[in-house]
Amino acid sequence: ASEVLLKQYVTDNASQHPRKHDTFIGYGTAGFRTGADLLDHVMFRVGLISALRSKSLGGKAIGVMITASHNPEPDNGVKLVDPLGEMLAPDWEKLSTSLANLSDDELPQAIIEKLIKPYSIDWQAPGLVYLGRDTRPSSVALAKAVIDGIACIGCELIDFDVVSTPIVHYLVASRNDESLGEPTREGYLKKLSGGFRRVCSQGKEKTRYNPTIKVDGANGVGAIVMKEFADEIDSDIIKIDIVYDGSSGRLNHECGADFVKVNQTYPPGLITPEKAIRFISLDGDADRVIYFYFDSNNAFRMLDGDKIATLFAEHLGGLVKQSGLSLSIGLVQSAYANGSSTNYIQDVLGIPVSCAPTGVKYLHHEAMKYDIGIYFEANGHGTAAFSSKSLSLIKDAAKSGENPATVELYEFTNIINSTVGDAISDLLAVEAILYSRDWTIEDWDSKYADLPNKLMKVLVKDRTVITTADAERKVVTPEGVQSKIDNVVAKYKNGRSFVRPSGTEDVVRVYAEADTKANADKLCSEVSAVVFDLCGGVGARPSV
Ligand code: G16
Repeated sequence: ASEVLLKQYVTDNASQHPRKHDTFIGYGTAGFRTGADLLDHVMFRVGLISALRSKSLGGKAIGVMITASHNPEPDNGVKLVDPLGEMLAPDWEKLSTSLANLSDDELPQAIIEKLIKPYSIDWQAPGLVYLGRDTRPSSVALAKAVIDGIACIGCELIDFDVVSTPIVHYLVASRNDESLGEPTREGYLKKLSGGFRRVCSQGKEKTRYNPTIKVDGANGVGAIVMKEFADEIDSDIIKIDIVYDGSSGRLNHECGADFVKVNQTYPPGLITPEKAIRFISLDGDADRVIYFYFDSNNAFRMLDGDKIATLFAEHLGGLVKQSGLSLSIGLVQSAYANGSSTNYIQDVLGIPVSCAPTGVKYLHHEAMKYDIGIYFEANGHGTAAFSSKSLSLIKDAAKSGENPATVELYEFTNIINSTVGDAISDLLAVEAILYSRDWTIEDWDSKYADLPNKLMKVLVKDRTVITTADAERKVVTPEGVQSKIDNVVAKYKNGRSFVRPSGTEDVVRVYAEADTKANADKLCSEVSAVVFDLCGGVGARPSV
């Protein structure tokens, strides 16, 4: 009888959010992501899934974040967050894809057959969903569809309105494990800013560290959260000027972390490059961060996720050594990591590096193999994941206050949002490290020189024809593509290139690096042309 009732509820409520088109929408690198106008029925179904996910886990909090992050404003999407603050489990990703693409008529029975029965879910038991959304205008109506899905099952909902993605991860994790902090937005602000303030009030007077930063909020929620931090942190410690704050201009349009990283230039609205200032670009939902500055020749210099990862590794690795704690530390990158960064971490820092496929869910998983696992994608998405063993060891050791390195290490466990890449947490951690070391951005940048590199996008008829292996470094299908790429790469000194279908945009991404910028650009164009020719390119062929 209970199943009949549930089917009736789903049937009745789904009619408010019917599937109006037959475009296939899959759960990709970071959830469902496509044009906002295609997503209403997907959001309703995500509401159902999130409530049932929580109920399948004994009522633990589950997160739902409505955002298309770095994508242009007309796109939207949704990511689900599991109880420890990690990305949704892979079997539920598959289920979500299958449920999102059923007809309205098939949906009620599928909820029973694919979720209720196999996972033995008591759908009338208690459940809890935390909901957040970014600043996209379309997010309001899409949130309503999620709320309707949750209400249809009958499940507690806490709606955090406009919030960054990493805050949702923090809230979910801390709600399910109180030792991580207070599960409120205020708790998040206080935890991170408290750690930051304490690190930055220690030690001798600084002579090199410059406390002025300019933050590009990508015209999104990052600007709002950054403002809250600026109000929380004493301006004697750090002077935060926020630009692209959403007061004018479109989300991610010619600003933000993805724009800066992909184009390797500064947002054009910053017409007067100021020397000696650190510029910091966030992305549309504040889970990625890129630093840049202008050197003494006024040349633009970018410090991406790889540079942040090496800074974290060097500093946290140093603190672990000085604290005498027995903790393993390792670093995880994706294929996009600059070859120079990998060499520096392995050869100079002596820290092990592994490579995982694109998507923080894969990197995070790999990082959990260490007591302190640092992971970053070159695009600025990453964090340091502290195991529960390392958190309690560090906390206990810091209590006596005897060893300043141990105390500082403990404060970094407060500053760093360990659940997921968090632009603002990463920013505070970078600033705290620069402060602690009394470094300028040039000091940081001078540790190793990036190999010149280039990223391109190629449009193809169907990007799913491309499959890859070896952490996305080799193309498996279509046959013959990889050998063509190998032949092209062999012509270039220090050449490396790979291609992979994006999981967030309808494009194929091509990455190349080589000894000079001109060669990296040329290699990238040549490989793009291979993709265009052998993988069904559409539009203009990349010129070589
Ligand atoms: C998301 C993922 C990242 C990934 C990026 C691009 O970032 O969380 O791990 O690197 O998409 O993915 P792809 O190359 O598959 O399109 P965000 O910031 O957009 O959520």
